[in-house]
Amino acid sequence: FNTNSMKYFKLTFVILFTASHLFQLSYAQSSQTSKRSSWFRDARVGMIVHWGLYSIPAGVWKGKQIPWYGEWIKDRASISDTDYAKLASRFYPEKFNADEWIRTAADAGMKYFCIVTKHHDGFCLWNTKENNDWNIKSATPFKRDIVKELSDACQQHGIVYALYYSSGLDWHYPSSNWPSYKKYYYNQLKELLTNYGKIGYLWFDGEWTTQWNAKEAEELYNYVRGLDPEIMTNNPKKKGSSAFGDFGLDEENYSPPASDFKTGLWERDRLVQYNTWGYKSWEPWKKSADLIRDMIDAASLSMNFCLNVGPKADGSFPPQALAILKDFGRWLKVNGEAIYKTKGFVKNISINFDCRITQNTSNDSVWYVHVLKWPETKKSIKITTSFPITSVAALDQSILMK
Ligand code: H79
Repeated sequence: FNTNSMKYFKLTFVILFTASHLFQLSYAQSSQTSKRSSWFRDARVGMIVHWGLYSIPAGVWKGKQIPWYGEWIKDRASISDTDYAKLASRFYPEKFNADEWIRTAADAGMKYFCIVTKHHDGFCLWNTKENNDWNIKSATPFKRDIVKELSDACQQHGIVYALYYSSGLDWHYPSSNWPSYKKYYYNQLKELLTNYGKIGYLWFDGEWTTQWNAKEAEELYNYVRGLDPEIMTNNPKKKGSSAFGDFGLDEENYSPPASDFKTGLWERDRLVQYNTWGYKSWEPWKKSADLIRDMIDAASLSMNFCLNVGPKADGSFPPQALAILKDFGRWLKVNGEAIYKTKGFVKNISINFDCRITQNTSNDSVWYVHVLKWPETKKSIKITTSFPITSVAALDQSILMK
């Protein structure tokens, strides 16, 4: 452990030790410990999918590779509204199969699944009554309600369903006319929260736009809780904070300082391709092992880990994404006990390797040491604790323990 984390351990220990009653009281009603968030705390691993009209160009416009996120291509390649609208008439994902998507997620060990219902381009993947020209039903030859099909599939497979919605930024329904836009998007949220079964959380995005202020954020939070008292949301106003929501986001490229992770609920979001959420044909792919280490690190900080995948325009998952998902599934099948229903471990111990530690939430005396880099030269791992250890076992039975 480095000195920073040592300080943290000691501090937490002192607070718990000297003021345990106070601590319990002040957090008793908060989302951090509430029943409403128990699915989120237990799940630890989920998946988010960015998929829409931007998946057709997949990072290429007029023969040129367009930098930055694929889902930003309209903005980044300065595509006109007319040209972008033409993509809708080409959107016919003949390979889309909601059941297959969710089965793939479940096999990968994912406990929840979040779909981008409306990104910044404003295009809606569901059959919304709130605009008659810019949704899957009215503007594409495909016409099927993707948000509904995925909801049904999640229910079938016992996966918690969650929705991403770009609340702060909409290039199709300009948010510059805020009162009109607000009415529009409030009505859309009502549709999403009433017609699509149980929703685990809403992820609001576009928080950096100028219309947002604390009052709007608080009003929005109260509005959606009014529609569904059980719903969780991130903070629509500030990514790395849960001040007006239930959890903060450690979004790739926009990570808050690690010290923030000490309080509140968190989701860490990471990409399977380096610099995009929506599929890009030319963007390199990450290694499974690095992503799995990232997940372990998140769990050791009591954070969820949400893996982003961008399917192709035809509705299939790219083979590279499938390979990564398969690796997650294989790893979690053996080691899932050390991730699901765990929290970060806060006692003071020392280990002679780069490790992360998680603790079983239903049995505090059980904790898990994740060896991030298996020793190549040294033969044994030495764990020094100030408390007795009664037994040691390897989750992966192929590893010999002494
Ligand atoms: O949906 C994914 C991203 O597309 C979205 N959030 C995740 C979940 C996201 N959009 N923007 N951002 C995150 C960050 C915003 C960056 C910006 Fe910029 C900096 C917007 C304006 C200045 C980059 C540079 C994009 C436009 C100019």
